[in-house]
Amino acid sequence: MKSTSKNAGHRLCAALTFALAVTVVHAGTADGTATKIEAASASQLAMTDRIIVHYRQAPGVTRNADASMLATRLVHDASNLRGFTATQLHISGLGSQVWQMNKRMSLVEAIALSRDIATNDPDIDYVEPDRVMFTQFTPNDPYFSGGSQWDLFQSTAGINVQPAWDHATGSGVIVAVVDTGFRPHVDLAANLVAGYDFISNVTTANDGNGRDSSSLDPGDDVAAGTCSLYPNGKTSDWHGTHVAGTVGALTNNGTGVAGVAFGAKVQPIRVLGRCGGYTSDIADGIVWASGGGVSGVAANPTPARVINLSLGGTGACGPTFAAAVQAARSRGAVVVAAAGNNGIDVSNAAPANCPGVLAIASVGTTGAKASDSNYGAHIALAAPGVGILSTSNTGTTTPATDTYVSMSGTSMASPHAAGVAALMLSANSSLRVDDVEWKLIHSARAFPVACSGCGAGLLDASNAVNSVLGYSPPAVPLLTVTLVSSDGNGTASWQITNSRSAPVVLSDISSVASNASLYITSSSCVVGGWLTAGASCMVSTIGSASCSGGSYLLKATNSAGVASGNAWAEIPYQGCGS
Ligand SMILES: [Ca+2]
Ligand SMILES: [Ca+2]
Ligand SMILES: [Ca+2]
Repeated sequence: MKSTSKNAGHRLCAALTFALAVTVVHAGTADGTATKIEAASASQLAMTDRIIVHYRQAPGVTRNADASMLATRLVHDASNLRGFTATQLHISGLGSQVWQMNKRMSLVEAIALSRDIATNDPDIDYVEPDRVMFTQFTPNDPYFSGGSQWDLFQSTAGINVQPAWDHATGSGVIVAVVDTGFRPHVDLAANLVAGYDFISNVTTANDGNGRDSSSLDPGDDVAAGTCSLYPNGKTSDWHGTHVAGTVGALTNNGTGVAGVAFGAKVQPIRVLGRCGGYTSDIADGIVWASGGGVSGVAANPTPARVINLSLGGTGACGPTFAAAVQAARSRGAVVVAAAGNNGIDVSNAAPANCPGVLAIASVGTTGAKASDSNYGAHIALAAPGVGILSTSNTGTTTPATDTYVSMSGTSMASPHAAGVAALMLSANSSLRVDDVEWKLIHSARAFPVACSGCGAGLLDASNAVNSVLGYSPPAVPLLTVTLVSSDGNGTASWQITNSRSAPVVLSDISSVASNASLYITSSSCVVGGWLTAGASCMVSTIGSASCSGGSYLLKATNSAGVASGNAWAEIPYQGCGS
């Protein structure tokens, strides 16, 4: 099977920058500011007019309902003192209250307000600014006319997808594209299933209303002077349609482009509009995509096994993103994210840096890292993200006619990995999240040229699918992690158990992100040491007062030194230290 391509040349303007800093405030921190604020230029852009308030959840008790009166008073009082008027918008899919202010705040103000609220009620788990996220692409030269889809077929750095299609096309798998929505492009529409529009702000949404069941993309053009990220304005870029086409454009239909997993269905979930999108809306999109409930929204009839996030901003992984990703993974969804285009360590780019997210770096045709791609220890692997041709629209404001355009960025790299994950799941439906992640990473091809901080290697669809054909995931994980005690304030102890009937070697304990604020205070688990069948060791952890999250991954191998599926276990964050 081969693709036809060509016919690009649409123009896109304005490079993106990313803006937002680390911002979470938990209750009980005497000095809740323990957050990192980035350089002034970034902080100036880091504006929001929303905060997220999350109460501790007792089993069977909806704290937000119980506490709503107190919370309402706290938020109003704290907001008024700072000159804001607050309105509660909705309860998120994670059970958090989302509050709207009557005007925008700097991130510094938003952190201070969050601290005021959090420190006045010990039942509050955390309060964080509702940061705004953006698409992760770098528009091309306006006169660039995309040629072939090198990303799929080119031998040096392409993803080697044709041999994989002999075994799997993604059939039976839903891939959620959490992005700007979709256009019913002729080379894509038949591969779409219904999504949802989670943009709660009418101006951002640009479709005349807040949340609604149509995730059609009406355009996200911005007039000059209306969005700090695009001071000169921007035209609509149909980003979600482009990303969706990379995953699942109609293929072998004699038209346009080929998609990586053209037998899969793409579920377009709209979270980004004019001037980006709020973390709380994106988190609800992630939760809903995986089959979780969101108040006021009908259940997802076709939950996704793979979720693509070609979006982000700078800063640590906040508790809202972390909880959404964890919720999605617990329902069986693999979460793939663009590493970001800031040219920085991915540990400072959310949600790519969240525990349990596969962060994808971008490479060009030589296999070298794209100059603006984020990098670092948390990158899972790299995929093509330079000059990627896919489905789009000619409209510069409102939609016009179908076209194909070439775009660049980690936004374009991520859906290649999401598509390959779908191929793997369609080749072997018994795979669990950990199995897909492990096999995807360990089937990566060696880099043809140096690529520092680009993860395990180049995405290779054929290797990935071959690695799961006939593979039987182990019946139980190599390691299980059990919470033994937690003071709810950052200090916890964990039992790490070899739950298999054969011995394993604990091969690694490492922090997921280099700036994570979770620390091991004591451990009886010895890296390189054996855990016999059923044996356990103990790890004690403490979260720092900065509350910026983090986790540790424990890895194990079997007696032959081979890591098989589910070889990873995770020690998650348990709140702030004091
Ligand atoms: Ca709407
Ligand atoms: Ca809509
Ligand atoms: Ca096609």
